[in-house]
Amino acid sequence: MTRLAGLALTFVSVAVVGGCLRTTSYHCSSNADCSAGMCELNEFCSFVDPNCPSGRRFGELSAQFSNTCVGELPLVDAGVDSAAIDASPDAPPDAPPDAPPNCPGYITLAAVPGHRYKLFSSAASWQTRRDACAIEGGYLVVPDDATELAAVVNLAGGSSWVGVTDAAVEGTFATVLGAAATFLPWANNQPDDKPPGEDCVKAASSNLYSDERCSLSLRAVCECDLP
Ligand SMILES: [Ca+2]
Ligand SMILES: [Ca+2]
Repeated sequence: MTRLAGLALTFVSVAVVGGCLRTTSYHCSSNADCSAGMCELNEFCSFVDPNCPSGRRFGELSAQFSNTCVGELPLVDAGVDSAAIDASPDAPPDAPPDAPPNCPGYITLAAVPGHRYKLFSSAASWQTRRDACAIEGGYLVVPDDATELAAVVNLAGGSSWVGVTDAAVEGTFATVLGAAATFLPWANNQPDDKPPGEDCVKAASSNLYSDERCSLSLRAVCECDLP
């Protein structure tokens, strides 16, 4: 909020069916509207944040994007879903109207209580799979320990992407959730950031990590917290 102090802000309050106040947001039309920030395509301001894979995080007044990393949620259709909400009388009244689907088709793994997972068995880039996970309400998997990693690798049936990257700060690996990565079982001589650069992390069938070019096509597992 303080970052935007001094600007002539226009606050937009959006009411939902039932009269509850859903959210307060600030829409920008150019970078000049965002103080030190940038006006993103969804008309919300973002600010530099090295903890985000994209290096930028949305401000507080960004409705469903508030405090999320740029790229964490799809920008398409942002803020234009009110009509769709009004046309869905069957929606549970307490459900956040802007929440993405709650990880449809995800499964639990016996070795890892507390989370659900989904395999994307077709190969794609790290960013493509990161975004696909986010659209479903999940995130590109972040194994917390060797047990979870082994379960994920088993589900993947081989090499797959994990939600860890040093794209924001070379050599500093962060998770797609914005936290510093704490579990990094590197293979020998990894990470090596092999030229022209490797910023995305692969889990191999050996249950060890290596940094790879993010454009490489691999399988991926999405993770979702239990409801
Ligand atoms: Ca790197
Ligand atoms: Ca490497």
